[in-house]
Amino acid sequence: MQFTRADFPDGFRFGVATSAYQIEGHQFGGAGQTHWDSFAATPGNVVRFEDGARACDHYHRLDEDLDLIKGIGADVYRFSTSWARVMPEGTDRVNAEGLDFYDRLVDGLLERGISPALTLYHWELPQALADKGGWRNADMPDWFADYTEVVASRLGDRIWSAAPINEPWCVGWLSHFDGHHAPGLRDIRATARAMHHILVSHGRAIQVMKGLGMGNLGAVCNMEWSTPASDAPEDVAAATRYDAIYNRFFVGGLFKGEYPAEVMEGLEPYLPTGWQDDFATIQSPLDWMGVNYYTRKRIAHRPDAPWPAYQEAPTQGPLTQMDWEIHPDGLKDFLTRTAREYTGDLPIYVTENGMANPDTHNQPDTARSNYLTAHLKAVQEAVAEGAPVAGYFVWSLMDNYEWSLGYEKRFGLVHVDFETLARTPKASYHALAEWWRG
Ligand code: IFM
Repeated sequence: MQFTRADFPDGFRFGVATSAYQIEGHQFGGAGQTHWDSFAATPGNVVRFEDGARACDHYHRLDEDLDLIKGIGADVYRFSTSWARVMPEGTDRVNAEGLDFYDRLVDGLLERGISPALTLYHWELPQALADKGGWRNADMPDWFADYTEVVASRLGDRIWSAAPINEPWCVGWLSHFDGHHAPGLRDIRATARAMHHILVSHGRAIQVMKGLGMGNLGAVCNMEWSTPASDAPEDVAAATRYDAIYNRFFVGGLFKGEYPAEVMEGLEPYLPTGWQDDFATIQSPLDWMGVNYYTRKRIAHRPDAPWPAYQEAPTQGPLTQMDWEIHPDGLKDFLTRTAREYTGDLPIYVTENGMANPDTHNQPDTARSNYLTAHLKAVQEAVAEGAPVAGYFVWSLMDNYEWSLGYEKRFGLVHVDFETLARTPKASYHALAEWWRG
């Protein structure tokens, strides 16, 4: 990689990201059951029925993994706390062992000179709350605020930045409309309510953290560029609907206090009563915006279906192991559009970017180095066009549990042998270390 730190703005931060359920080993340390455990145990949901019970056993290999983060020269480590590890039933009872683990994690980062970037929710909802309807339930903002208070009271004095909910589109749409993630629903009413409650919960968590004196608080949305499959007006309209649902709904709520008209066409009848009154909470002021970016989709009209009446058109290479198109321009376009239309001068972080590749422990992952290089160039272009991008974090530190796709899709800068759990830094790790370490 032909970069130096001087090629990016002053104070620009580089980092690596993971999430709790994907690496920790959920069976350890007194964590409670989550909706991912039951989702994965249900045939047809996850490749080979794999789950996060052991994952990378990060729970027992914390120091080794923190040394890897230090070794690559990361300024920031973006991690998540698991709600069910901290509060096994989702409310009331706190698992001291779980909080102690995160306390050691944060201290271990600070001892190594790395800034801790906390995410409070990265998808493993305590089963007890899922049993009550999970994100569909209007009590979620209260439950989430209580959980936030427990975590923030313990860690908040040492956290560099915090965001409540990773990738609201996945928590809402992918999980309640597409049915591809837990709880695996395919229900428009559940989707509308979940998407709204996610944003209200986000706002409540921001208020709790602010109340406890924490600063540098943000939101993290995943964005996927959508290109019409043809110039036909129906395909253009379908791609616009896809963009509205995926990319504009959540930032619309957070920064404009409104939802896009193209989404309201389908979801409005199903939103909870009084949804219009929640924007004051949803719009609790933020200090930064996070964009997770991987790919784009070509979108076509689907004539035989009700709203949203779109379908994915065939991809065009080159593709990653996920069969995702490599399209770095989408990152530049999202960074500039987000600043221009939503966030103005607020710092934007690329909170996730990376690719899955069928890596082995002893072959250079040249494809990943090329992917990262192309996307870092896209970040530079966005900066040159005036987007206030302040950092870039690679997904992921190490190979891990890729949700419904199990352990096969390798996103790591560090190879993990899932038999022995041996960690081996890949060529991309060394390439980043060379310039991040200075
Ligand atoms: O592994 C996921 C992560 O949990 C959230 N963002 C996308 C990654 C790759 O699919």
